[in-house]
Amino acid sequence: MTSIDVRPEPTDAGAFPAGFTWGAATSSYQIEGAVDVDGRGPSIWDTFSHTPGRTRDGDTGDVAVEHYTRYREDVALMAELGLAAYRFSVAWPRVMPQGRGQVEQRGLDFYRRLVDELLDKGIAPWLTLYHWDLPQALQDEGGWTARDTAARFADYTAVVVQALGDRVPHWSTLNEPWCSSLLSHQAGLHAPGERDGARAARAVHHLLLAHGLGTQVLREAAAPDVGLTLNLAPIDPAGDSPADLEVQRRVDGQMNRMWLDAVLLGRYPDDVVADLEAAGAPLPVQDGDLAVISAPLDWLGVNYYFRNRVVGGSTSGKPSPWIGGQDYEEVEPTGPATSMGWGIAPDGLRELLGRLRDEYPPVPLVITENGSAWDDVVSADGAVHDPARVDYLHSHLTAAGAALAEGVDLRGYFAWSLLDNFEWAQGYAKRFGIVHVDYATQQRTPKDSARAYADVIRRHQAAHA
Ligand code: IFM
Repeated sequence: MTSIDVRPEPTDAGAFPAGFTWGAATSSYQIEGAVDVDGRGPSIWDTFSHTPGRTRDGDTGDVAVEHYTRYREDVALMAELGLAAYRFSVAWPRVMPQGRGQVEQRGLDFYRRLVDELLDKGIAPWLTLYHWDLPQALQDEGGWTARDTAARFADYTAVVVQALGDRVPHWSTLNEPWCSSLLSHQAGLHAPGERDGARAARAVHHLLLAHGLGTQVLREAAAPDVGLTLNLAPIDPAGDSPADLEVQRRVDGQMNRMWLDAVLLGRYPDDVVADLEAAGAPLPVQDGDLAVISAPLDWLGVNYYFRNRVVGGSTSGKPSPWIGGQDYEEVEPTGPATSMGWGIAPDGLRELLGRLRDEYPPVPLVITENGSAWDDVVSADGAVHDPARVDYLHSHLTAAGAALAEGVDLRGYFAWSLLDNFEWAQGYAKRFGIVHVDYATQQRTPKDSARAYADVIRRHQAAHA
């Protein structure tokens, strides 16, 4: 583990405006467990994690952190930390076990109980409809490579908003469609584990279409606050040769512009369209799709972790998440990194937010995820001392505060994650929580970073009292 050299000063909580939303985030498959309870159907992550060799140590979300039964305890923890908002996702296969048709009331009831518990404690629910646990039955019909899945997502959205629309103010269609398309269908590192650029491009467009159709349904149901969450990053070329700059253009196209341009400008970038066609992976756009995809949003969620440095002449043989990207790859960070091997670059957050302000039409921004994984341990004193995560939190909040001062319309920040949890292909080996979970006993212990975050929130409240 590398720790960072400079300990930033505690964040200037007064730099954030009154009404700024302070929250923490999780997702269904990563925390709920109870995968065969109350009529839940299988998801692609159940299938993937149970396939030998797909996840580290063969870990699965079968038990996870038992949030399905411990949600009251978890909401009490949120209240203790002073969180004003909680971002969570609904498991589609809990609500519609086959992905279409039959609705499972017991699944909906769980989310209603969770939401009521949050509201009772004065914590605003931010509901994400899709954080990667696609019903396996839909995967069997082509999953995101099939256009029909976008229509099924709209039906599922209607079921959830009808059940919870009276009590959930903040709605998000998708979390990080980059992961559910390129990482899942091109690199094969996430479910369903395919390595096929043409199918990945289909997944890109059908996910965006699902977002657009889901947004229509939410608007018809008068959901008050509707957004979408993207994972975005500055892309740095390894050098300044024309070849390096070309790689930067291509990666920036598939990481950032392909999503942002479609959603905020109503078109795919010409150069990305050409790159994908040259790779034999065209985007399957039909007339009218981009108008649906680019319907106005109330907010855009930004998940930020690190900046990517890319180099031409791929040598490592690692699976590439970039369509047509066999000849270039990301390089390891040269500076301090988290236990994921991700470089620590708070300046990247400031730069990214500034780019969104400068290059796209105005839209309120929310940092819907930001956080770091470290090899945390419970100390003899019973506490979890995680100074590197505290530093990461403070330095990124400082960067967010600087972006605000530079005129970025930033409305909120959600720490990833509330709890240690199932980190996808990395299983339980990587801990992102501000609350530690002992996986043998399920005991929750707020880490020092949770206390530091609670302190930021308290100081913010005091500054605006
Ligand atoms: O755990 C994930 C989360 O599900 C989506 N965003 C990134 C996190 C850390 O990898």
